Amino acid sequence: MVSTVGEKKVVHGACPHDCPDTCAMLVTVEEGRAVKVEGNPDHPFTQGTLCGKVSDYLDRVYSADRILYPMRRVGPKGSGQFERISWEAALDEIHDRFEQIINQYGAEAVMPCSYLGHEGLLNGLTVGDPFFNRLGATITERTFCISCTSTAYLMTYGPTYGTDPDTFKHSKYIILWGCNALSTNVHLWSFIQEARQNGAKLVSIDPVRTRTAKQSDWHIPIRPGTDGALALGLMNVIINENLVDQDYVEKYTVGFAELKERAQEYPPEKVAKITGIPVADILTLAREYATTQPSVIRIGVALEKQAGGGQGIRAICCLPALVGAWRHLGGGMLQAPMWPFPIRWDVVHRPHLIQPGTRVVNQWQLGRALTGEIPLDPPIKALFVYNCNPVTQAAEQEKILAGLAREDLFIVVSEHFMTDTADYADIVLPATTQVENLDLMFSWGHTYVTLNLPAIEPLGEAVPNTELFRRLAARMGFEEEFFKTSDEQLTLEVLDWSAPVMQGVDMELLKSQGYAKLKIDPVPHTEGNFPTPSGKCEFMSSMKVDGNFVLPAFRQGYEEYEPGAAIDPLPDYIPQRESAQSNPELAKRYPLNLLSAKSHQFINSCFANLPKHSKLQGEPRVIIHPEDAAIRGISNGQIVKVFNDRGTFQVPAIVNNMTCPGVVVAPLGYWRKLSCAGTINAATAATFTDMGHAAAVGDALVEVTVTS
Ligand SMILES: Nc1nc2c(c(=O)[nH]1)N[C@H]1C(S)=C(S)[C@@H](COP(=O)(O)OP(=O)(O)OC[C@H]3O[C@@H](n4cnc5c(=O)[nH]c(N)nc54)[C@H](O)[C@@H]3O)O[C@H]1N2
Ligand SMILES: Nc1nc2c(c(=O)[nH]1)N[C@H]1C(S)=C(S)[C@@H](COP(=O)(O)OP(=O)(O)OC[C@H]3O[C@@H](n4cnc5c(=O)[nH]c(N)nc54)[C@H](O)[C@@H]3O)O[C@H]1N2
Ligand code: SF4
Ligand SMILES: [Mo]
Repeated sequence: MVSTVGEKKVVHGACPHDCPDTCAMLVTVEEGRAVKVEGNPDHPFTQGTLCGKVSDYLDRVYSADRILYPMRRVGPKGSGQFERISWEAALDEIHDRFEQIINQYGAEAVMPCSYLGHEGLLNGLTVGDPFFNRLGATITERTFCISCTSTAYLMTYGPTYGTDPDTFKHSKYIILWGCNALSTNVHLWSFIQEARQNGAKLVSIDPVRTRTAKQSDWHIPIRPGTDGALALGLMNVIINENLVDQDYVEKYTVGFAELKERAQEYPPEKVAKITGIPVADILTLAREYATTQPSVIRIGVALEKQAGGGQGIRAICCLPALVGAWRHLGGGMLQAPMWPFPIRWDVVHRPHLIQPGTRVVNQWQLGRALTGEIPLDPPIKALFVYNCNPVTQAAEQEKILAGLAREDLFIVVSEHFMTDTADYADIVLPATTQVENLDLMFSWGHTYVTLNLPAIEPLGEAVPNTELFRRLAARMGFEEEFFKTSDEQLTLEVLDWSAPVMQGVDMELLKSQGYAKLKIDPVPHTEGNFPTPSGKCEFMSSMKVDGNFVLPAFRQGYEEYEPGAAIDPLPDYIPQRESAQSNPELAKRYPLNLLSAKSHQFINSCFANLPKHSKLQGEPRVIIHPEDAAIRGISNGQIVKVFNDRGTFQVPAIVNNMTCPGVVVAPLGYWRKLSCAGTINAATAATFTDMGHAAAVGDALVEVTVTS
């Protein structure tokens, strides 16, 4: 609590959304009603502002469309017809159906489906894991985001936070590599601006002229999926022009000789042909990057959504060590500084409850799993969705819809709103929003712990996810004490408060201030000290993993795993799977590379149903280059069909040169039922990339035609 005056109080909060900024909020409550949310001005990263989406968070909380009571389906599947029932009736029905399914098919016939609709340590990614592990359900691999990037980063540096975003203001050369920070990491932007005021240069490497690219000092358009080639080309120049920090490389890295040899395969002329970037620009970028210190690279998440994304990210990761950027305050690399948060995985996942050999299903491939394309014995007979909207967010949308429509599939969805996914539920359960529940937040974009105190009573019969699983566990008869842990107690258990990074941080401080900075070194790698097996930056990785390796954090804590052929320990460039070079026959039919962009006014599919947000974001659309539009007779604003063998969506075309020829871009997050026909994930593929079971959703060829 910040203050109380009469009936008015101000409460510490934290934005719950899947966003690197994890803003500290202040919630003003008058007579039991939240009347204002604003950024906490004291928080060094939030600096008093929330983004445009969450400044209107109360539109979400008090929306007339909120789900406030449990409901049972009464119409045909997917029709969205429901009747209100009691919590007791809902829990009874779930219990009975689960029991019947488990008796007939075994517990693996139940599959949880969750992601980061809520990012809290209590109510987020892992909140249902103890319950489903105890049930013996299928283990779900949740690799929607940064599983591939994280694997590549860990192979190189180990679990280090890297460059603390707070220190970006000291940088002199900042590369946003496949990162649209002005939309997706807005609070980093003010640190970047401060650096620029002190003379830093900002470079954006992106196939699309995004709002970030437009605001950068230098936008380098690159062909999608060719970043590995560019990084190796930069190394080629840096090595051959003696711009390497030899001392740093000798003392604090392993595998330089091998990396040097690999980089010789990527002379600038060859890289120019692959990436579409002129040789002169490759030379300038390499020279400026190596010689302007401190330099820092911020990588975004879209890089991993390409067939060779992992190896490409590995190559990018090697650059800061090669030029000794880690020596300096504000130099190095920012991936996702979540690694030092001392999360008690044993508490949040309870992996000891997992029966060895329990099967694993990946969530990107939900459509394939539900339709039987991936043969599963037992088949999935119950799907339990929370914190997730797979219909709009997972690939191969048409297969997901076919799967969800199965009459024999029992579906439970816990939600705020009737999403495209919730429409298919048999039972819908109401979830609280962040102002109604307690939570403790880690961050994947800064190094502060943030506390979220409940500001108002839950609306209707909504419950926090923690309470949902307490109720379910009780109804299923699970007797372990930890299924009864209160939220207050959970805040004390989910973090290791005695970890060195938590020195000086306790609940009292969090309650009075709302947030606390982890105790970390702002320049952690001046002398190597990387948390890898060798203690050094590993150009040549010693992490012997294959393409199926998934970090335990992304799969309910499950570690049993038999590696196959190891990934090349040296970074390399792996071409796109769907391209004229790799698949000329396919490229003849579908010549355009479809990319998805995060929408400025939405967080994934959150807010896309709210009037203010959707008005500001505008209609769904596909952006197409004037040359590609001209060949197809497409004019600006015309409704077009974007399609391939996987599926189709229809949107107005925006003809402009924000994108390169050959690349079309559609913003992500629009709801299918609020769109003209289909959404972008109708055309994307659930096929894995080279690492961490990310899906190659950016490696997708389509054709665009005028609708008749
Ligand atoms: N406003 C808003 N903010 C968000 C989100 C949101 O939905 N809306 N989502 C949150 C989440 S979950 C995430 S993961 C982050 C993602 O944050 P970002 O990674 O910044 O977002 P993306 O839009 O996925 O991709 C960033 C850029 O990569 C470019 N890109 C695509 N393919 C390639 C490629 O092959 N090479 C290169 N160099 N660039 C490429 C795209 O054109 C895009 O501009 O944002 C978070 N913040
Ligand atoms: N083509 C393509 N597809 C993509 C991406 C891409 O770049 N391109 N990006 C991918 C990435 S990076 C990500 S992170 C994923 C995101 O995928 P999802 O996490 O599925 O994304 P959201 O649309 O945010 O869905 C979260 C849902 O959780 C609900 N929710 C919020 N809070 C709570 C709560 O407290 N309790 C319960 N029960 N529910 C709650 C929200 O209302 C929302 O409907 O999408 C991935 N999909
Ligand atoms: S969505 Fe991101 S930028 Fe917006 S308030 Fe939440 S954490 Fe901050
Ligand atoms: Mo994400």
